[in-house]
Amino acid sequence: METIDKKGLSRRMLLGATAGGAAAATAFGGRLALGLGGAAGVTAATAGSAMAAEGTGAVAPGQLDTYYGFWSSGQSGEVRILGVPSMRELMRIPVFNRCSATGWGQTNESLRVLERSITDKTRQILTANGKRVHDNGDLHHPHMSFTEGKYDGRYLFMNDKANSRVARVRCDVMKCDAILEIPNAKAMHGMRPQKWPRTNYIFVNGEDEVPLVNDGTNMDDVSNYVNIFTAVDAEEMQVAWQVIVSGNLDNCDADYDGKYAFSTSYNSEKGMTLAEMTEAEMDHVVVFNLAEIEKAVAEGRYEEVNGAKVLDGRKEANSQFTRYIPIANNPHGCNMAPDKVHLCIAGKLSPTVTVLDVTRFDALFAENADPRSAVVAEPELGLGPLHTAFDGRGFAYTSLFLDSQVVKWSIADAIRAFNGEEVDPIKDKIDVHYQPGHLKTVMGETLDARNDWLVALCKFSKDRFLNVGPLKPENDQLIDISGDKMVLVHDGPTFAEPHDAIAVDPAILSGIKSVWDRNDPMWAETRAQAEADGVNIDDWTDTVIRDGNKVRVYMTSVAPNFSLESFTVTEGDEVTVVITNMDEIDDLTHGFTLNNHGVAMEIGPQQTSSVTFVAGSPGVYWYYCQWFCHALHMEMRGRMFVEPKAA
Ligand code: CUK
Ligand code: CUA
Ligand code: CA
Repeated sequence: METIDKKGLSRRMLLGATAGGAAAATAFGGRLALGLGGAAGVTAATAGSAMAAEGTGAVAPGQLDTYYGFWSSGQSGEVRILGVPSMRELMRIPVFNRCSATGWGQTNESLRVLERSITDKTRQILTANGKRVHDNGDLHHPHMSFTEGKYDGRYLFMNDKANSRVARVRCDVMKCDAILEIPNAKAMHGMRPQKWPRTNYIFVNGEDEVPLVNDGTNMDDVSNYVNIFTAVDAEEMQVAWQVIVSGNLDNCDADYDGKYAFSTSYNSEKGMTLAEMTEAEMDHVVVFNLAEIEKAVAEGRYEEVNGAKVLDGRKEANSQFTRYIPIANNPHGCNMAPDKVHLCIAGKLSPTVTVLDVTRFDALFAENADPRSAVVAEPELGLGPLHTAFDGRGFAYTSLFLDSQVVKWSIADAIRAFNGEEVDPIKDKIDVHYQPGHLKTVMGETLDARNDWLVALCKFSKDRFLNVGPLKPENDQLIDISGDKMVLVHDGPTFAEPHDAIAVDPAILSGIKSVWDRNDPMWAETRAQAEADGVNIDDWTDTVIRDGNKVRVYMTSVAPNFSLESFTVTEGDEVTVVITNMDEIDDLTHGFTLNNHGVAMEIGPQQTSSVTFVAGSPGVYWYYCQWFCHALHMEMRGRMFVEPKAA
């Protein structure tokens, strides 16, 4: 196994911004570098393989894709729906971002979701910055809820590393309905749903460590810092429990038996600097024993911190909550194979993937167990392995960041080789462009893994597209994995920055609606307010309610009309506009955009949307429908008269 000699690990090697980072690393006595800025010496010429397979991924105009793809957007903060294999972008679901088109982050309905779990501490920070909610996020991992090891089409869940949150999207309408700020832990990163028996928990890793009581009194002594693993109750969207661990947490996954969850740690050193974080030869994978944790929670053996039940699973606590399996320094990906047995840990700084047999995890919790006894293979695959995908036929596909390749390998052959047999587990390698992070097969994280498509989410596109300036798109490449050889069939440029994606059979998502239910819970509070105001929002409404300096304007939209052609308020009034779209037709969305007040929102068929703002200086302000809805769409407008305050 390759390990890292700290002295050989120069800053240039780790951050080497020049092409050929991988080549330099290989030349460097076999030591590895993380060429974060380079193309690792792979040229575009290798794209020739795409020509041979021209048309393989083509979906003709008017034809539907075979799969839904749910893409993260990283620092853009949204989820994107793509068609696979066309890679056409079908929709964006705003989650942690502020969306100009839909009014997410501005409508009262979205603000209720965004505000529901903000901690006191975060509220202080927001208020100090003149904000009500965060308008950014860093969404890495979108995953669907499971029932018995397969996607069930109920929810999507996603993490926000920037502001330590987990969110949920309802799959029937593809809108976010709950966001949870995780207390105590920081920088929610790796996130996976429980697979078995169903998604009762969302497991999420806190990547950054802080003092458990983070009040500014004990910042210098880093021995006070802790990392925390959190289980979120997926139905209630509340913290179920938290476990303090030794070392940080990066990516995680769960087994198919409902017994264990597991996380990689690249900073078992508990270092604060890059040099410190890469100092040790080995980091680890933490195994969480769900039954032991649940038992302790039921028996009250926890400490309550900021409303969360916190257990101590650190090494020195010697609990039955956790075990630590040593893994070569700075591992990253954590991927459970659909064979229900093998967990693949990507080496990142080591050219290996460590294969763990989860059926041996029970034994880890026995006294004096060898912590490496669950290791059943450790194939050397190439430079910079980050994540692994599966095709349900026993093959694994690992992204090689530094080599800019995807390697296809056989889990069974890797185990044979580990046991001394003369067999090469590597079956194929393909160049990708460039520096892949996650890679995904269709439903490869479920018992229903498919062997048709693989998407490699490449961090760099460099020369693959017309130059658009210093900021380049990422490149999500579609690879046909149905044959022995992988074939690259499509380049898909994407904006910042899909880390991860899943692809799902449309049969699982047959419950997606085309028109909202009139009494959807999304606007239950708005409906309650209307009822209190004596307004029936299910009927044609054109009512203005005055309540001190609060004004509530109720109106209806039917293409191409707003029921109110004008309304009058006074300067300084807090105005709430509530609009119900009475159109019942598929795809007939209206909007409400108000001049000079920064107000815009989506109102889908049968949807109620509302927005609250303060009426500005006296004058006439036009509002209009910003969703092209009718031949007379331009005429769908009205005036807000703002009268001067009485002197
Ligand atoms: S992490 Cu991005 S490449 Cu956030 Cu899933 Cu591995
Ligand atoms: Cu209604 Cu445009
Ligand atoms: Ca480390």
